[in-house]
Amino acid sequence: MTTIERSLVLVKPDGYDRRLTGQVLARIEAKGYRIVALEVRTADRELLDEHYAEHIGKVWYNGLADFMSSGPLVAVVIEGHRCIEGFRSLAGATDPTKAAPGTIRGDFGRDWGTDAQPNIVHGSDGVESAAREIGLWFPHLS
Ligand code: IDP
Ligand code: MG
Repeated sequence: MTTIERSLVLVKPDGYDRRLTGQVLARIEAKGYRIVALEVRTADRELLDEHYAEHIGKVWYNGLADFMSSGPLVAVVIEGHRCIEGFRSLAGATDPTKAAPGTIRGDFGRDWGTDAQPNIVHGSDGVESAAREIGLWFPHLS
């Protein structure tokens, strides 16, 4: 038996700009997870530095932060048993060139020759990061 989990999903600015939000949400719902919060917003650097705290200082972090703040994104909280692991599975590998066909990143992502790695979606990677990220993006939920 597992307890019901929540995960933070972001449709990143590349996914939003390419009108892929609906297809990402459709896959989440088709898998059986419930959408419990959703907002279109543009992230500022302060929020991104907290969201991606583990990556600050990496050579590609500034490029990632520039990309993630380049335009609107869709922040979503999903819910369901093992949805953290389940959404990571739907998303596929970080590098969209290597992500398996059938996954969100594998089907919709590619290398565009940029410093950052636009890969359509973010998904929390564990129970603790999910709680932390949901608290950052949707403080009224925690
Ligand atoms: P994840 O999103 O699959 O959890 P992380 O390693 O947590 O991957 O990295 C966060 C995000 O940073 C990735 O989704 C990707 O957009 C970007 N990223 C990761 N590694 C690189 C890299 O080597 N170069 C450029 N961007 C990267
Ligand atoms: Mg990560």
